[in-house]
Amino acid sequence: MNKTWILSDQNPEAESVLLSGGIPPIAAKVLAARGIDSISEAKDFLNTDISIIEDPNRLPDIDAACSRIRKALDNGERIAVFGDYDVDGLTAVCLVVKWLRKKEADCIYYIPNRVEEGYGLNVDALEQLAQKGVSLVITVDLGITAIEEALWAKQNGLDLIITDHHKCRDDLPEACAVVNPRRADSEYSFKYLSGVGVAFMLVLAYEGFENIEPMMTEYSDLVALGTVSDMMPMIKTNRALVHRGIQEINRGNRVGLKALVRESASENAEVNTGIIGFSIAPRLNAAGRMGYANDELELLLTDDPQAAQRLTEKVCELNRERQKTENDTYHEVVEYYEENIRNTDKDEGPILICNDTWHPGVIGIIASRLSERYARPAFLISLKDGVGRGSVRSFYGVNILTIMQKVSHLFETWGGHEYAAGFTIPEENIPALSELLKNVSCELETPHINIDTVLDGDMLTENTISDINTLEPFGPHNAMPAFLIRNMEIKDIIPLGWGNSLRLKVAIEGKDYPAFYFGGHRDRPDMCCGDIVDAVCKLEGDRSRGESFLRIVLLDIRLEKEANKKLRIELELFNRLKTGKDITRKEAVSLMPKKSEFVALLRHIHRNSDSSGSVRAMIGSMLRTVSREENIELSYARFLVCFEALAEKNRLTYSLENDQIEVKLLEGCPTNLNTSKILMRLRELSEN
Ligand SMILES: [Mn+2]
Repeated sequence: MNKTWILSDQNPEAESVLLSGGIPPIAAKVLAARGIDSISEAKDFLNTDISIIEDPNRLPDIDAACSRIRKALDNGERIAVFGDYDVDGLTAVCLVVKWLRKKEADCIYYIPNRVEEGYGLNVDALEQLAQKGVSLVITVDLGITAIEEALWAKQNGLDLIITDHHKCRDDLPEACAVVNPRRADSEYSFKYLSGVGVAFMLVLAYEGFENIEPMMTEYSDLVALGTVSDMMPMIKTNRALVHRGIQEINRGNRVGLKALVRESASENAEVNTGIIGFSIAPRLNAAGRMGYANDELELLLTDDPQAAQRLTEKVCELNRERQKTENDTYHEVVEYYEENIRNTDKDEGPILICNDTWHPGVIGIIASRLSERYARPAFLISLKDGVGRGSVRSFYGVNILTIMQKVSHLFETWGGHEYAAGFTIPEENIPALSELLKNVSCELETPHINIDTVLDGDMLTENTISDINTLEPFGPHNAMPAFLIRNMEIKDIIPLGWGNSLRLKVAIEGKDYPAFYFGGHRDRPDMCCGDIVDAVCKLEGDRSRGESFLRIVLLDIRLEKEANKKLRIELELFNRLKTGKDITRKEAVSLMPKKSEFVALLRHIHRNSDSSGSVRAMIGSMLRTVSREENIELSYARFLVCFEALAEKNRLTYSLENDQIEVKLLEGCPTNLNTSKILMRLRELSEN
C-alpha cells in the first residue's frame, strides 16, 4: 500500500543552537524538527533524573490507602492483590505481592482468566477470595469502573483499595481508597502513570518518598516493563521511571526476568524500549492471552533460577502457540471473508466478522492485521454461549469510538481508545450490528508515515547509535526517530523464513549496511537488487555477534524519484495503447519489442515460476530484474507489449493490478507472434 511521506518542518537554526549546547548531531536534528528550540527546553525534555519524579503523596486517597494497609499488616490480615492479565497488570501484581511478602504479609494474588472471565473485577472472584479468608483486596491496573463489584464487597465485609490509571467515569466505586492520578479531584499533575506506575507510587508513599532511591533499585524494572508495554506517554515522570528501570533490567537482579530476557533477545543484547516492546512484552502477554497468566506472574515472582528457566520455557512455548493460533486464525478469517462477505460488502465501511471457534485472546491482533490488509476498520467477534467478545481496530484517521457510539445500544459493555477498542454483545444483537455498520461510511485518511529528518550518508558514524540513544526511552510522545535516507542501493534481498520479512544488504554512499524490512512482502518485494531507493527507516544498534554495528530497519521504500516517474509514464503509455487511445508514430516505434526482449522475458518466467507455472511479482522490480539479468535496455512499456502479445497467442495469461503482476505459462505450440493484434497495430501506427 502506498503511504504518503510527511517530513516534519526542519529547523536548522534550532538545530545549531542545540548542537552548540552539546546535544549530539542527530539528536539535535530530531529535537529541532520536533519543535524544541532552546537548550533549556531540550535538557528538560531529556531529563531522566529521579528528582523529576512527582511526589506520590499528592495522589488522591493515598493516605487512606496506606493506613488501611498498615492496619492489615498490624493485624495479620490476609490480603489479596487483584490485577489484570496484561504486562502492565502482571508487573503491578508482582510489585505489590513482592513488597507485601517482604513485609511478611499473608498475601495471595488473583488474575482473572481472560478466556473464562474477561477483563476486570468480578463478583465470583471476590466471593472466592472472601471464602479464602481475605479481608482486604488491593486492585492494580483495574477497578475504576467496578461500581457494582465494589458495592458487593462493601456489603460482604471485604475491604477494597482500588489503584488504577484508566479514565474515570463520573461515579467512582465506593472503596476504602480509590487511587488514580486521573481522578477529577486529583492533585497529582502527571496523569500518564501506568497501572504498575500507580502501584509503585502506593508502596513508595507507604515507605516514604525520601526512600525513593532504594525503592527504584528494587522495583523500577517492573515499572519500566509495564509502562513501556502499556504504551504510556514517555515524558516526565515516566522517562525517569523507565530510564532507571531499564538500567535495572540490564543489571539482571530479577531472576525470572533475566531468564526471559536471555530467551527473548540475543545473548549480549542490551535491553531498551524496543526490545521490551517487540520481544519481551509479547512473550509475557502471550500466556495471558491464552488464559494462563499465572505462569507469567510466577516467572516474575520467582527467586529460584531453575524455576525461572522452566517457567521461561513454558512462557516462550505459549508464545509460539499464540503465534500459531494467530496465524492459523488469520488465514481462516481472510479466507472466510474473501469467500463469504467481500463481494457483497461495501468497499468503504467497516468489516464485521463473527465466529464461534476463534480464540478470544488473538482476535485483537487479527482485527488489526485485517484493517491493515483491507485498509478499513475491522470488527471481529468471538462467540461463546450466546455472548460475543469483540475487538475493533481502526484505520488511518477513523475514530472508532464515534462509530461505536452509534451502535452502542447493541453492546453489553464497551470501551477503549480511538484506534483500538473492545466490547461484549449478546448473540441476538449481532445481525442488527451488521446492518447498522453497513450504513457507516468511514472517511479514511491517506495512510502516512511521519519522518523526523533527512540523514545523509556521512552522518552515519560509529557514534550514531549512542547519539540516537540520548533520546531514549522511546514511546508515545517521544517516538523512536524515523529518518529519510536517499539514494540507498539495494545489494541483496533474502526472504526470512517467517512472516512477511526480508533481510537485506544495502549501501549508502558506497558503504554497506545490514538491513531488515519487516512486512516487506517476502514473495514479491517492490524492489530488486541494483535498485536505488529512498527509504524511511529507523536505526538500531546490534551487538549480537560480539561487535556492535549499525542496522537499518526499513519502514517504507520508494524507488528513487526519476526511476519511479519513468515507470509511471510507461505504464500510462502502455494503457493508452491497450485501450485503443491515441499513440503517436514516435511512441509506436518505441513500443515495438525486440525479439531479444521476448526471449529474455520468457527465460525469466521459466526460471522463476512455481510448480504450476506461475510467477507473482511487483511489475517494476520484475522488469528491472530481467533487464539487469539479461543486460538489455529497460523499457517497461515494451515488456508489457511482450506480455500482451504472448497472452493473445495463448502462450501465457497475465493480470496486472496495483502494480502487481501475476503470470501463468500455458502449454502450447510456439506460434507466430507477429500476427498478434497488438503487434499488428503497432506496426501500422509506426508506418503512418
Ligand atoms: Mn494498564
